Amino acid sequence: MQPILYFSRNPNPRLTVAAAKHLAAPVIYEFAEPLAPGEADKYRHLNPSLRLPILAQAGGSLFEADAIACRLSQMVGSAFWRTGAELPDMIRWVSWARDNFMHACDMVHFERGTKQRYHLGALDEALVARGTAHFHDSAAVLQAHLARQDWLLASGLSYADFRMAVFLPFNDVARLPLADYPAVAAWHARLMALPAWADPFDGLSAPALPPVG
Ligand SMILES: N[C@@H](CCC(=O)N[C@@H](CS)C(=O)NCC(=O)O)C(=O)O
Repeated sequence: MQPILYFSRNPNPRLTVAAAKHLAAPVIYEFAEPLAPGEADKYRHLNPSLRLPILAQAGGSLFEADAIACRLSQMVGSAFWRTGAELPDMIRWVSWARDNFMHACDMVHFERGTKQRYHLGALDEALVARGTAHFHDSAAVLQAHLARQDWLLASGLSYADFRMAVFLPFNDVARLPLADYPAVAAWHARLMALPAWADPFDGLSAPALPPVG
């Protein structure tokens, strides 16, 4: 069975499609909407949380973007997901992202983006303010690190860069002040120069996200 990568255009599935495209992983891309009315039963056995991405493969399905990216990298024998001596450093940034920079971006993107796209309630200015403060604290840490090197790992691009940056392609709606941190903005521009990161959905059939507002 050729693995099927179920995706949508939202941040975590976008990240995984970008990883698969970057790695030229041999997967079938299939747009999915597990949260849409009547769709849940098709996906519950693949991911009981009904979230994307999902990788359906022989021997069982995988969910969680990080796990899927690890599997894709194994499939093609790439060091994009590091192995050996550099792996702890990569995991360090993946883990730090989840609690710090990515979490801050997620807080603000959820209020200004997801909530407005899917009509999930009024924008909470206090949460935007908390997320923005957390963004400043964590972007300052990244600024110091990325002023010294182009990518999170000294040896070059890795999955940690994709994980850290997962919300930045959505900054047109989140409007976080990236330009205040020039080394972080330059790193984001380097990522955007990668075709797989800039436009992971090129050639795939997937409806546009609902508009914000
Ligand atoms: N921790 C999960 C988060 C998965 C998640 O929250 N996915 C969201 C998109 S970012 C989702 O499935 N939304 C419904 C959709 O896109 O249809 C991961 O890293 O994969």
